[in-house]
Formats: sequence, C-alpha cells, structure tokens
Amino acid sequence: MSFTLFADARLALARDSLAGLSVGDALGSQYFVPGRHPADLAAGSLPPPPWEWTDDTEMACSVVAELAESGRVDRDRLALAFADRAEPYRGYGPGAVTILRLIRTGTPWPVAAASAFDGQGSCGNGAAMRVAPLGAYFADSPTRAALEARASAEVTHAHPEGIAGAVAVAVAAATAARGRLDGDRPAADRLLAGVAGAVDPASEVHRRVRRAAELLGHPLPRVVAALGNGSRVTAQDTVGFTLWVAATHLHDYPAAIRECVAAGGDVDTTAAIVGGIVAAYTGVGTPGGVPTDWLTAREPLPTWTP
Ligand code: F2R
Ligand code: MG
Repeated sequence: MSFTLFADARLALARDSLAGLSVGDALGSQYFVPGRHPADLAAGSLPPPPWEWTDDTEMACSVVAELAESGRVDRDRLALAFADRAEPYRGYGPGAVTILRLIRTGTPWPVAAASAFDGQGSCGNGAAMRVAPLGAYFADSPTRAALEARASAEVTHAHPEGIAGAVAVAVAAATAARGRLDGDRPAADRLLAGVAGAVDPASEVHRRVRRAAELLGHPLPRVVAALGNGSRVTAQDTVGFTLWVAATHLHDYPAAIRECVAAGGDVDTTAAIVGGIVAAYTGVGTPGGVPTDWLTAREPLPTWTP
C-alpha cells in the first residue's frame, strides 16, 4: 500500500530510532567499564546512571540534524557536520579520527575518505552504527533509504564493505518503521531477505546477511561464531550479527539489547545498530519499546539535536 509520509512524521520515526540507538550505545558502552558484568544485565540489574553515549550517537545526531534541515543527505554538509561536532573523548575509531581531522583542516571529504587505510578506504562499522534513524526516516521507500544511506556512508567510508554495512542497516530500519506504520511486524526471514536484496551481492556483508537468515532460531554462541560480534570493528564482522539480533527481537527492545551485551565484542556499536532498528519498530515507552527509565539513565543528547 502506498501512502504519504509528511516531514514531521518522518522525523518522529527517526527520533524514536535515535532514542533506541543512543540508549543502546550508552548502555552497551557501560560493559567496557571495569566491574560491569553482562550477567548482571541478564539478571535485570542495570548499571548506575548516567550512561554516557559515544561516537555512534554523536554521528547519528548529525545524520538526523541533516535530515531535519533538508530532508536528504548533502554529503558536503554532512562531512563538515561530522568533523566540526566530533568530541575527541567519545571513542572514535582511529581511521575516523584521521579522516575527520583532514576534513576539519580543509581536505575535501572524497580525498580524506579515500586516503584511509593505505588507500583502501575504511570498512569500519562506523557508517552502519549511525544510520538506523535515516532508514526510519525513509520508512516509505527502502530504495531511497539505501540511496541516502550510501551518501551518508561515503563521506567517511570509501571501502565497499563499509558502504554495504550502512545500506543494510538503513534498509532494515526502513522495513522496521514501515512495519510499525502498518501495524504488522515484518517476519524475520522476510526482513533479512529484503536487506540482502538491497546490498551489493559481491560483498561479505551480503554473504553474512544471507547467513544470518539461515541461522534464525539458532543459539547465540553459534551465531557469534558464524557472523562475528563486532570485535574486529568492521562492517563485515558486525552487520550480519546485528541484523540477526534485530530480526529475532524486533518486538522486544530490552531483550535485543541484552542479547548484544551477552554476545560481547563491540557492544556499544552492536547495541546502537540493533537499538536503532528495533526502536524504529517498537517506539519509546511502549510495551516492548525503549524503557523510559533506560532513556532517563542515558546522558542527554547534544543540545543541537533536532
Ligand atoms: N573505537 C571504537 N572502539 C574501540 C574502543 C572500544 C571500547 N570502548 C574500549 O574501551 O575498549 N569504537 C568506535 O569505532 C567504531 C567505528 O569505527 P569507524 O568510524 O568505522 O572507524 P575506523 O577507524 O575507520 O574503522 C574501525 C576499525 O576497522 C578496521 N578497519 C577499517 N578499515 C579497514 C581496512 N580497510 N582494512 C583493515 N581494517 C580496517 C580497523 O581496525 C579500524 O580501526 C565503532 O565501534 C565506534 O564506537
Ligand atoms: Mg562507540
């Protein structure tokens, strides 16, 4: 069924996704603090607030600000926004630190992004970690979500796997948000098939999304062994796993985040990606949605966030 999605409704979907992303990021990063144990979260015990967010959230806020401003991704403006707003203590990846410094000091983003990792470009999970709200914004068009996700990725991630990771997450979030609007949860296998259909078929990200579909219903350790858990900090090692978690727990935000924490690896980023997709479906403060006490425990978002 086709329908018109007005700008304020798009932004509301993107904001809910951003809430899920930022809470996942902030709670996930708590498990890098000495003395914090995933088993405590599994048993229902939350770490004491405030939960500080990291680079995942800072960059996602810039993506949402760009959409609120112009309804699309202008790559030149987004690159400058990422560079100008990056706070050095937020845990940026080493490639991102260099690229953003180059952009800040006047290097055009295509040159900066292409120079990373000896000219290969970055295949880090950083383009995927910030893009779920963009997918939610384009709930009416997975094709447009994929196109704009590519644009949002290219300013820092020139490697095809980095771009494929962003496209995959955006299409998953668009599908989740569309399911919310339709009042109809997308089936896990169909969600993953739709994502696989949108992603470069030559990529490792594509192979792992397809593998994620084969692993639906399997136990977490088996899934992590096959798909990774982000411990290599690359899109290849992160995105297939996060889509398996999101597809499995699309109706239950707390369960999805607990699964990311239990899996270990790059927990702030796996929980940010999963949180952004799942909250696009569940919303905030709803049954199965982002719990309001979790949202309150998260450090407030930057004041410039729309
Ligand atoms: N920096 C981190 N995590 C480390 C700290 C974890 C924890 N908080 C702790 O205290 O222990 N997280 C942030 O980095 C990830 C996003 O990365 P992004 O923006 O993609 O950056 P980068 O540096 O470009 O890529 C990340 C790593 O991927 C590998 N890589 C990338 N391109 C590569 C290539 N062409 N060849 C080989 N390897 C490549 C490198 O290892 C990069 O360092 C998020 O987790 C964010 O939260
Ligand atoms: Mg992070």
